[in-house]
Amino acid sequence: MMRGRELVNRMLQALLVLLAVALPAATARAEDGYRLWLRYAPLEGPALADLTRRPLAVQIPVGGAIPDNPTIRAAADELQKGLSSLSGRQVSLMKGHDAETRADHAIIRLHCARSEIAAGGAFSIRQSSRGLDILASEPIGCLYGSFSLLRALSEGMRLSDIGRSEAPRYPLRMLNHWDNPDGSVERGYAGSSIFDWWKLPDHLDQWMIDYARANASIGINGVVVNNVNASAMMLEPRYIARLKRLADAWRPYGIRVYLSARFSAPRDIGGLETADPFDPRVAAWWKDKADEIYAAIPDFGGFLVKANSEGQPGPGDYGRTHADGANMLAHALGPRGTVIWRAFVYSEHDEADRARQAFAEFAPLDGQFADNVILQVKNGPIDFQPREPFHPLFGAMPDTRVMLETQITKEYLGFSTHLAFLAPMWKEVLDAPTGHGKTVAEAIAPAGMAGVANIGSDRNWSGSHFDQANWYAFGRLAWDPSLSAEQLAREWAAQTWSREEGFVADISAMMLGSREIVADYMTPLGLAHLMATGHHYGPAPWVCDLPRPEWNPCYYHRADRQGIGFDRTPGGSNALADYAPIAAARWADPDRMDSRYLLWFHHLPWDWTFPDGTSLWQTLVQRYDAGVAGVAQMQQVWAGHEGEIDARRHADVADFLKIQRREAQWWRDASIAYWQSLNSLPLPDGTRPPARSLGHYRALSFPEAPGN
Ligand code: GCV
Repeated sequence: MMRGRELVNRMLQALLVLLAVALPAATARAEDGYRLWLRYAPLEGPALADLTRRPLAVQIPVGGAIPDNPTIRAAADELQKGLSSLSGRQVSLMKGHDAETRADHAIIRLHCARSEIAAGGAFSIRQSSRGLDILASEPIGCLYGSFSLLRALSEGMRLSDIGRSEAPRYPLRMLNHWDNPDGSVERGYAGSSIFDWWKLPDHLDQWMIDYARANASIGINGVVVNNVNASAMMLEPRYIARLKRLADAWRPYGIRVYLSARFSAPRDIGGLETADPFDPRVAAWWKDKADEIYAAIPDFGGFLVKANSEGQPGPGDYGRTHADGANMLAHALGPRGTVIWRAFVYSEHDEADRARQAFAEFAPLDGQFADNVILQVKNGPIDFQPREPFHPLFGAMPDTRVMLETQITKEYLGFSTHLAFLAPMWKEVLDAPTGHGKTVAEAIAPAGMAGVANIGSDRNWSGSHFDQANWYAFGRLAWDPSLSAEQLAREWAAQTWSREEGFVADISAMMLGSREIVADYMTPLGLAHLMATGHHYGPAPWVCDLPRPEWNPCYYHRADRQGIGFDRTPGGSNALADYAPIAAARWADPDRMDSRYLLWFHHLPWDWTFPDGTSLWQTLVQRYDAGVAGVAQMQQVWAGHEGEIDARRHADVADFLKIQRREAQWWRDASIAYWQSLNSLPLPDGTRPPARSLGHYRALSFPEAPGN
């Protein structure tokens, strides 16, 4: 006969199993994207059996070097929550010596003060006689290790197979929010700003914790909360108090806060008539401001500055250099923080080539920046286009810390409705040999990576489910730039959608091809900046008459009756000369280069032929068609997996792919119609003519749908 207690145990177990079975169905119904890649969907089969062989417990050290630390608590909570969800069983939390009395449990132990592990977030996960140990020298390493363990389990790895040691490759892994204090977001396509300055500092929404947790899960350790087109108001005491509340809430997740600083703040809000960095009153104002911020936020990260760019104030207004301006701010911060100075500058006065201007202004300043200044350089020399060669400043300033700026939000890649997984684009840049003895990834090692955030108030955070993958991939690459785009796509898909191998294989392959597809239907063969001025969404290659030359798509494509492309060889703007000779050589000869960069560097006749005999015109049209076909293919792949994931998110993506399909056609037809109006060439045999006249496309205005 079964004894009473045993019977209760059996019944409890049966109930838990029932819950474990019912849970996936319940969560499937509740899916709306809010949980991002941290869904911890219940395991099945051998992975579940492995995880549930013994009851699980998480043990946090008590009475050790770090008694009760909020970061360790966050790590333990995450493990408890994640393991419970993955295993379908309640996982207990033990403190101190409890573990010794529970010999039947498998125990995940957090050791967060182990001096043999490096500082800065490194961790090691090792099998132990009792289960598994997460070792780190600081609490944040334990948190990163916990997320890493949960990621491995979420992908379907067995607990008994997991062992790894990791350390972040870069010290700075930052998000740059282009959020304005009024709640709008420059180039944001996911609703309004997530920062509720109205209610702060009195009220801190749980949202802010969920945001920090998501960032910590991928290793992000810095957040600039406001737009680089900055309002000086953000430096006022009332905003510092609000920022302090965020800093306090994010500290347990290893996130330091930064502010975009408006260079003219001493004039705007400081009562001075100047912001000249050489004026001692200006320097004193910034020093006092820094002291005020540090009094509230002792680990404040520092200032991000956009100066003398697109109308922003800067040291150039007083005849001073970027180094003069940056160093004055660096002095105000002292060893407490960092000035991140952007190299995104261009001027309407230099008509020769916008792609050369940042190099011309910054390369001569190498070695002149203070130690706590970092130069933040966009991935390419123009502006976050679907494809650009790497920026020539990478590797060219050996005596300056240079950081890579990427754009996670898809300003030039179809906003949030077009699916484009950006890891392949960032890898293209990171893996590029600069010709100065280092790849871009190596050249930025002393600084790190910044990503312009794609996060907003939309329930799914990023405006589309697939844009979450870009936030994810950015963080993971900033942690480890050697990760492949394929691995990132696979691990994100497994955690976000389904770990079923057929699904992961198809969806990751779809993701990996998606950015090339967008480049094909928007800017094939190295063309750039053909988007309509202002919003940058639809095609407008025909715009040639805007007052500033570099605002015009015509400036970038230089197409006429004879040919197309921007000549950046010695016969043209000679932008090739900004690269180290060995790098420039890769792009110097149109016959022998990667055709994906062809028209970035060369102006060629329409009848120029590729080595295989196809003309430039034929190939261009083929690329547009490949782009449109690629979207149709993505639609098919996605439709093929209907029913394998929750219906709501599946339908969301299907809707967006439908929009993308229609708009890819719009891009293709409008572009071809325009090129034909210049070159009068017939379409290659078998090619469909544009659906409507060029006049129709020219008359469309955003957000008018192209099909209407
Ligand atoms: C924040 C591009 C964008 C601007 C952005 C600028 C920058 O020009 O269109 O919206 O301004 O880059 O990076 O500073």
